[in-house]
Amino acid sequence: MKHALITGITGQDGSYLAEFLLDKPDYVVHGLVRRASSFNRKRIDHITAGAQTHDRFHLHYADLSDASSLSTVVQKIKPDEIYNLGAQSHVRISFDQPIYTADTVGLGTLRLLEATRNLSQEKLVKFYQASSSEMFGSAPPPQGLETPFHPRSPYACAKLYAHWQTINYREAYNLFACTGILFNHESPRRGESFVTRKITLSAARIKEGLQDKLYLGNIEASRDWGFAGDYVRAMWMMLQQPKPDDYVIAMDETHTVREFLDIAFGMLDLDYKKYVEFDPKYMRPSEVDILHGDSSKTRRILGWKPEVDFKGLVKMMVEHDHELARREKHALAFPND
Ligand code: NAP
Ligand code: G4F
Repeated sequence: MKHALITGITGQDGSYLAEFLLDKPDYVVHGLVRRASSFNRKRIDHITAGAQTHDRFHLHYADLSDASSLSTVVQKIKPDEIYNLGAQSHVRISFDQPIYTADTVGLGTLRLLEATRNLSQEKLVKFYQASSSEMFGSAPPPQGLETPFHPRSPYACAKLYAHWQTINYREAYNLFACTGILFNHESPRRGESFVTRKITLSAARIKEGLQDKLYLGNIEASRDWGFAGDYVRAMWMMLQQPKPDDYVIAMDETHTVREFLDIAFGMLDLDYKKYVEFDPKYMRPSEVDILHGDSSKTRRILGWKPEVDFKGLVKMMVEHDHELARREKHALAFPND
């Protein structure tokens, strides 16, 4: 059996990656969880409860800010593959909490790399780092492996630090370490405060009469949005290559937030212009105007290609959130059901 350790298992990508690996009969999946005052494991509850995967799914308490906890877990599990997905991943919040973000995203990766380097003296261990297209920042599109980075947020700077540390561990210590520079990827499990999910949840609640308005910041920003399920497959494919390398994963097309709004509201026969209002609190001190990937090298080498297109992604999210809104409305009408 192969043992995989995932940091960020309670997040969007961690939950999809755990499912993807557990679908393979030869994987045992270990996830890092941090203590919270209430349970925040709704994305992985179905895995924990699944009888078939019960013996192949294990959670361990640790934190990217705590080197000793990381080292203890890595030494206990001795994983074959480590996927470092844990992060304070919200760009705007990184302006409010720059030092915490740098600690978790930047130094957290370094702490995990150190634990991995120690283990690599005993056995082959493969490391995946969740790098981000946010590192390209204001670099002109399309952005690919040759594009110089120009980060525009504390989050992006921290990710860039982690990115270069990962490459340096590969060069300095011969670690099998890959970076995946992933463009935005979404799903019905996307955090509610990221713009796509905020839009699909709000559109559905407006449709059901549960909400009147949707307040947003810069809707002219443009992103290269794909489906998270497709992107976690690419992470695994990177670690199955004969040599470690850096990869870009993207749809290679870009859409504005305004376009996303138009399509999502349109799917519910609503005109977004009647409901959307501007709130300056969602603006960022420095914005990334346009992200548009060039994943041609990755597609050639890995043979990766996405299965869900942009419209399919919006539809999947709208349908999911419409069902949630219908249930919310039903629960309000029939509280004793
Ligand atoms: P997410 O939904 O925000 O999940 C983040 C995960 O990190 C959660 O499981 C969270 O745990 C965990 N975490 C936060 N701080 C931690 C700490 N100090 N120690 C240990 N774990 C911690 O993020 P995602 O969208 O799945 O993204 C996965 C990774 O890819 C992140 O590193 C993100 O920065 C990166 N990335 C994402 C995208 C994208 O478009 N989604 C694109 C490029 C790169 P709790 O549940 O306990 O908070
Ligand atoms: O959905 P967002 O918050 O995603 P952002 O900033 O692109 O970051 C995401 O993708 C990165 C990859 O490039 C990841 F590394 C990162 O972890 C995260 O997953 O915002 C998208 C765009 C921005 O331009 C933002 O200014 O939408 C704009 N926006 C407009 N109104 C808003 C809002 N964003 C949010 N979150 N909330 C708004 O009300």
